[in-house]
Amino acid sequence: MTRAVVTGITGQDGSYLAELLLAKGYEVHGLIRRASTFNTDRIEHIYQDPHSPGVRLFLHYGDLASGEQLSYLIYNIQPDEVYHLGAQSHVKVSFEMPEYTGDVSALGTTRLLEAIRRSGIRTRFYQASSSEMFGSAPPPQNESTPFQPCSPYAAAKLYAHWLTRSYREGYGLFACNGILFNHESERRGETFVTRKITRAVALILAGQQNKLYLGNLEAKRDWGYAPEYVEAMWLMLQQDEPEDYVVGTGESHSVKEFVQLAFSYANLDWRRYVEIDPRYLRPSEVDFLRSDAAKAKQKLRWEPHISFQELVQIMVDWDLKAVGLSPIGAGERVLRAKVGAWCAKSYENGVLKRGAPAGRAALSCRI
Ligand code: NAP
Ligand code: G4F
Repeated sequence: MTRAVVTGITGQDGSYLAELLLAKGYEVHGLIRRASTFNTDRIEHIYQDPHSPGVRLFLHYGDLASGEQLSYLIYNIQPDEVYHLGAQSHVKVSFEMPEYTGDVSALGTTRLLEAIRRSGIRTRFYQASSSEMFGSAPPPQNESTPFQPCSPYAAAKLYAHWLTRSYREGYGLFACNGILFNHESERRGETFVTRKITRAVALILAGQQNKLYLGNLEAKRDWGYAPEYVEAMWLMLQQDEPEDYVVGTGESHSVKEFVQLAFSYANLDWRRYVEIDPRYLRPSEVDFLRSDAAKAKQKLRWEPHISFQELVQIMVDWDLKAVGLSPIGAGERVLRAKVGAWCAKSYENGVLKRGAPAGRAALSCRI
């Protein structure tokens, strides 16, 4: 049985990746942080009681800010593949906590790579690099585009990116950087702009929110659907040679376009609800991201199938259900028709039926 370690398993991508790997028959070991409240919402539907026979999902406490547990895990689990997704992943927060972001997202990668190197285990390693590293470089961006990072987050990710290359070149580690453009889903953290918008649409319709306060509406992003992106991560580690890949849709839309589409899908006029709050502006902004993912298409045979409009519909439908309203329906139909069997099954069995945790809907977005 192939054995994988996933850092960041409780995050958006980690939860989808764990599902994918379990569906492929892997034994999956996830790193989770100790918290005084449950932080495993996104993986609850795949959680297995460790006392049951045939368990293939194991969770281990640990933190990227400390190397000792990482070494212990790598040495004892002896994984075939390591997917390093754990990070302080919020760009705006990184301006407020630059030192912490560097510690977790940059040095955390050093700690993990060193744990692997010192263990002597021949594992394959995936690093969650980011299109944010391109910063102010003009679009379209591909593997040859020079990086021009504009935030502490991007600088930390770039450090981890180069370190991954350095372990590949210096120590012969099978290590890949996936330079992923923005990917969203109904499991997206509530403080990222897409989810903030789709939750607001639902809460407005439910009569629980009057206004949506946003920052820069002009920034453009290449937005795809997250479950499709974790397949690209897996594909990178199945190749004969370790390489770096850009992954994205090749399309770009502004935050304003996302707002317009989400509100009009719910038959709302966004101008009545959206206001600009400078608190959500960043000291420096990445204006325009659009991928050239030709290499991933050619070598990994990877390409996305969910369009921008479908992504918005999926997320709005989900958030409507989360506040107890009926979904409009187009998003749910897309999910059933297009999303792979492993993911569709988890929707049928778990998340879609159960709905999002009720308490969450009422939380206000601070960031
Ligand atoms: P996410 O939802 O924010 O998940 C981040 C994960 O990292 C969570 O499981 C979180 O644990 C964990 N984590 C944070 N700090 C940690 C620490 N000190 N020790 C151990 N674990 C820690 O992020 P995502 O959207 O799934 O993204 C996955 C990765 O891809 C991240 O590295 C992100 O930077 C990168 N990336 C994301 C995108 C995107 O558009 N989503 C694009 C490019 C790259 P808790 O649940 O306990 O907070
Ligand atoms: O949703 P965002 O916070 O995502 P951002 O900054 O693009 O970062 C995400 O994608 C990266 C890949 O490029 C990942 F590496 C990273 O981990 C993360 O997943 O912001 C998107 C855009 C920005 O231009 C921001 O200024 O939306 C703009 N925006 C406007 N109003 C807002 C808001 N962003 C947030 N979070 N909240 C607002 O109110």
